[in-house]
Amino acid sequence: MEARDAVNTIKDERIINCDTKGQYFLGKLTAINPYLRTIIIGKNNDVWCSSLAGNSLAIIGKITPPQHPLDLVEVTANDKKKTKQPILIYRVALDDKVIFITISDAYLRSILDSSEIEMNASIIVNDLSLQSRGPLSHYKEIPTWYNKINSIKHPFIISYQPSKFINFSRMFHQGGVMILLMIITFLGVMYLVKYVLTKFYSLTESLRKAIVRGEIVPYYQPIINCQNGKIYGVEVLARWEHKTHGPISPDTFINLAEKNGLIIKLTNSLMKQVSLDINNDKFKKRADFHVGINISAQHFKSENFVHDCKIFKSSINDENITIVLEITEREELIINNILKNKLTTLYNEGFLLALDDFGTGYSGLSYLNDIQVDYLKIDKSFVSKISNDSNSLVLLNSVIDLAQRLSIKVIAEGVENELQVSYLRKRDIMLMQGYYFSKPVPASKLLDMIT
Ligand code: G
Ligand code: G
Ligand code: MN
Repeated sequence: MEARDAVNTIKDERIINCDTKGQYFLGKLTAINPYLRTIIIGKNNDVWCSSLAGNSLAIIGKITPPQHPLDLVEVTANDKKKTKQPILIYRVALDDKVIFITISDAYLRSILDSSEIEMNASIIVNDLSLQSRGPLSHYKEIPTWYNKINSIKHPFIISYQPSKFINFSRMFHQGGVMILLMIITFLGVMYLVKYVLTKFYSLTESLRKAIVRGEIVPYYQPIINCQNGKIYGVEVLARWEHKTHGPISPDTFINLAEKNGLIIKLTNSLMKQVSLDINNDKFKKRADFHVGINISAQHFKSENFVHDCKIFKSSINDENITIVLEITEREELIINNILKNKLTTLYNEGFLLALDDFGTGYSGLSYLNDIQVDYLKIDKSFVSKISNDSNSLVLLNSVIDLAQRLSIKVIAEGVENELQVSYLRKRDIMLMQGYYFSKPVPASKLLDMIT
């Protein structure tokens, strides 16, 4: 502003000659304006008049035409120490002349230091910036997240570090938005984890209670002997009719029970209920009835497994009932001597063993190698491939071949239509289970089916 005023004064005064009077006039202007260092009027790239005695240039090296109205430059003061001195040059064209006014850096720095402007303020002109301390630096060295104010009238920018408190623009530039997103995501995940855990625990808790209260009940899916069309036996399938959640699929709660160590309790509870259901006269009248029960790997591994099975068998106490333990491949069962000894004991007690979901797991074949298996249950995914397209039957046929070569009885699971029945029969598979014959049914319904 002082420089502009000075220019206006010079314009008003219309210095025609750079005589002593003219020089005095310029010298007086700088003398009364503490912020103005020198005033130089240039003409044809040369000094025409200067506020310094003898029209000298002092610290401005060369008079150049005004490409920029403002310039920050660093000049070496003409002393022995050669200290560098930043100054601001203000240029204004006046007719055939150019007025140069140099403004003291002390003045600029005092503004930058003032408390009205926030931290680390600097003034940027063209590519250079002047801070409240130190030499000129390059504009690019100023952090990008600093706030910047452009002067409307003049080509300079004031930049400053925004307040230390939350500032989105700075956060954005400092990767803060990422941090914010991470916090939001974290909170979201925490909420979800809490939600899932609460739900999981409440479900686990209600499963635990349901087992104790006997609310997990056995359903029975008939296995049909297609040679005579009679019921060969059943597979016990757990069902949970939850009062508030409605029927819960075994896929869900068996998994949950396996994860929470509840599966053994669950199976033992089912065994108890099955024995009560089967101790019915209708079964007593039948010869040979197969009762398949799913056993998880955990249960096989448990110390009490043989004991649990023996209790089950003794509570049925029927010579005609054959209990078949179905091993699923859902959890890996490591076959070692302890397991082999348990199985031998159970064989001696009259139990049989079935490999469930055969062909879907990873260890079925190795089981066949190491333990005696009485039944192979071909998984429904193979049976469902039986259609008019015989190309999809390679795997099914291989599994059947394998079973027959090993002289293991085969039960086909998930039989849903006549085509499948006739195909399986052609392949000498006589034991079938599936919706084509019956869905899993409660005990009362099973009793009705058994004549
Ligand atoms: O009954 P499905 O109808 O929906 O059974 C789903 C899955 O749950 C099957 O893989 C079945 O083997 C398993 N399953 C059902 N009941 C029991 C059970 O009492 N114990 C174990 N370990 N698995 C079961
Ligand atoms: O223990 P396993 O995984 O084999 O359990 C048999 C599963 O197959 C149970 O979930 C039972 O309800 C289901 N199931 C029984 N018969 C059929 C059938 O014909 N079709 C289909 N899709 N599923 C069946
Ligand atoms: Mn099964």
